[in-house]
Amino acid sequence: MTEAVSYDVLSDAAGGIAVIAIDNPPVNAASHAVRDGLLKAIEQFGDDASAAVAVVVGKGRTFIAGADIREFGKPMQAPGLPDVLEAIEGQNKPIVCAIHGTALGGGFETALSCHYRVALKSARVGLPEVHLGLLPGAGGTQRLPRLAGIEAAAEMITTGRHVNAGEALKLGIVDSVDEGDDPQAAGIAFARRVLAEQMPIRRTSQVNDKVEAVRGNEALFDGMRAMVKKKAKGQLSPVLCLEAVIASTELPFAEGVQRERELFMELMNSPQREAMIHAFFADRQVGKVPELKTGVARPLDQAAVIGGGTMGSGITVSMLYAGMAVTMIERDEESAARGRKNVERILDEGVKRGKIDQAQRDHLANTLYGVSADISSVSNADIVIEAAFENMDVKKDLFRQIDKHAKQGAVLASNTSYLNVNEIAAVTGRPQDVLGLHFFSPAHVMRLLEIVVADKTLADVAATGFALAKKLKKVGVRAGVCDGFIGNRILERYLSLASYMVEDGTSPYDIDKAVLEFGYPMGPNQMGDLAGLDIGMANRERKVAEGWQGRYAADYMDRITALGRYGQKTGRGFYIYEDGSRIGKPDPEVLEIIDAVRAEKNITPKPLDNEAIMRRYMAAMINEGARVVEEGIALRPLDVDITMLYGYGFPRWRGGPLKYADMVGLDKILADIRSFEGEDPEFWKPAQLIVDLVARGENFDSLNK
Ligand code: 3H9
Repeated sequence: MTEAVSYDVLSDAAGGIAVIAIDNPPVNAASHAVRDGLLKAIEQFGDDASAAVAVVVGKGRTFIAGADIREFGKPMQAPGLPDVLEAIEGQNKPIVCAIHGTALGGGFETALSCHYRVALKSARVGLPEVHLGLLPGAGGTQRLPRLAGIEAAAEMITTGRHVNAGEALKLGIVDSVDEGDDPQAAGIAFARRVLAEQMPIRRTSQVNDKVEAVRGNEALFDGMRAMVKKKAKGQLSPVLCLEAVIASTELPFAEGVQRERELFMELMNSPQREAMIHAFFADRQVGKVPELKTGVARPLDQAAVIGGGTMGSGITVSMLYAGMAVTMIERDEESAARGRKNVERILDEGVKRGKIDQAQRDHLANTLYGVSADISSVSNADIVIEAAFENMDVKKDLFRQIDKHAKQGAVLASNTSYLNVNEIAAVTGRPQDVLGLHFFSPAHVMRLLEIVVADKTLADVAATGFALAKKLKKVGVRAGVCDGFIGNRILERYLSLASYMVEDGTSPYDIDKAVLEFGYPMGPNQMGDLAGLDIGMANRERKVAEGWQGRYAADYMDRITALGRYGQKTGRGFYIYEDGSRIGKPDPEVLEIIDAVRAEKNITPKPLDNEAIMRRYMAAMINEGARVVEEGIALRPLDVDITMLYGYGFPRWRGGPLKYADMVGLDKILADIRSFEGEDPEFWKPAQLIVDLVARGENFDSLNK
């Protein structure tokens, strides 16, 4: 046997039970050593007269969590997983799979190829390959519909949803749920039953009634296809996952598996697979920051949030959901009452959406949560988050007061989205305890949290920021101090560019269309309408007051805003929103305003097509992303990617802007930037990092290592 798989036989009154145990920490991924060991163990079991039944089980915290993703993109070493699973299913003595932790992807496919499955109550199973830009490639798309039916299988495979043991039992995916916490004991108990009751060999591949029942039901398949395609928004894997599942109804098992393999290889060779696997590893890398090597997170039981507006109430609810006790502080009783209403409205929405029930809502609203109009109430908080108006003087004043009342050792955070956290920290007597925590709106929904480490922030304090992100189930990204940190700084560049393109002749509706087709959930102008054009205008006014650098092309936006057209909230912005609809219609008056501005500035309109729009849009985003890395604001290119994926709607199947740049070719991106340089040399000055990487023949990913 290999080190990764052991084979032992327990003699038992009913007959010998072979225990085949997989041991490949941390998650028992089906690496080459595991596949090889498993195949040898199965062959040994076949030849072993002393064993009448086998139990396949994982050691450590989980059953097999899938194929070893690190092997993808490299030449495959035999045996492949499908061959191993064929050998398992083809055995003439029964094999029981005992599932604990998570049986995912190739791990769940292994379980499906066994003759019986028993799961611990805490176990979950699923086929999450779709999130890696793949489909289950070891028979999962053919075996799961045979057990669970095509609709349940299609839902699980196209969404990658994990199913708990109880649901798996109901769906017929597992045969038994064990109340204990020892998977090997559960497997052996089931194996004894198999022997005692002389349970037959049951091969999933030969269970055909459920797939035959829907054979040729094109209306059903077309309905499923339409739904999956709509949700996929340009992502290929859900669409091909569904095709493979449908093939299970059209083809005998052996041919269905071949069809699955063809579709699997199509995805394996697609750039989307590379992008999504980059995102998978980036998700796990982004939390590895230097401060966590030395810093120890401080307690996080009691929080105070200053400000009860949109951000403050969203942050409060996010903390309440995580079981933290929160006091919301406002400047007077009236504002405190308004803040309480905001929080309760979000909790009520949570009840409506089924996130919490009424009793939980009341517990959160009455037990964990309190409001105060007195800033000295910060005194018992482990962490104070200031979420007041985005104005330096307001924030400085608040931090002076917080400094007076907060207990020693409390972490003091500002939820600023642009401002200099060093300046804010400097007004306190304890700048080492201050950091920025930039939440995204709505804060109880959005997963991104920029953790802004200022010059004097202690490692313990930064570590507390990451611990908070984890507690709130958010993705913490470390950022340095600059105007806008990672995300808003990059956003500012491509929004400016969008305004240049409009002023130069492209319709804002064409820009939104191109950006949507690229895979974003909305275009920049739709986003402006959602956020409020008045907010954008206030931001521009602040920047003009601070001495705006470069070209100003937002006059048409200023005019639209001056008409009181703030976007969705006023029913009119770039788009017209009729009867409270959130889908806007283009507004001919907006085009007239833009034409008028162009005429006043003597601009001859030169409209761009989709491709030209996106080349500029991406080049601007990538160029600024490179600067953010070059200046150390982001630790690595992957931190930029994660920021844009979780905070700004960048399509995950494109991996993030810097992964996208690597995949297009950094030399091509640099050539694009240089070709635009003539239009506006200051805006299009190439980032030195890109120039250097191209000169060295390297890419952004070389800096992620
Ligand atoms: C597949 O199966 C294809 C087949 O259908 C076809 C074959 C022909 N491989 O997430 P964690 C690493 S596709 C290699 O922090 P958790 C991970 O990078 C696969 N490495 O732990 C991390 O490393 P590090 C389908 C893997 O407890 C460490 O393990 N399966 C793999 O929060 C711990 O991971 C999936 O997509 C892997 N498959 O969550 C499941 N998985 O310490 C992917 C993890 O160096 N995995 N690592 O940063 C997961 O969803 C979660 O890891 C899991 C545990 C829920 C299992």
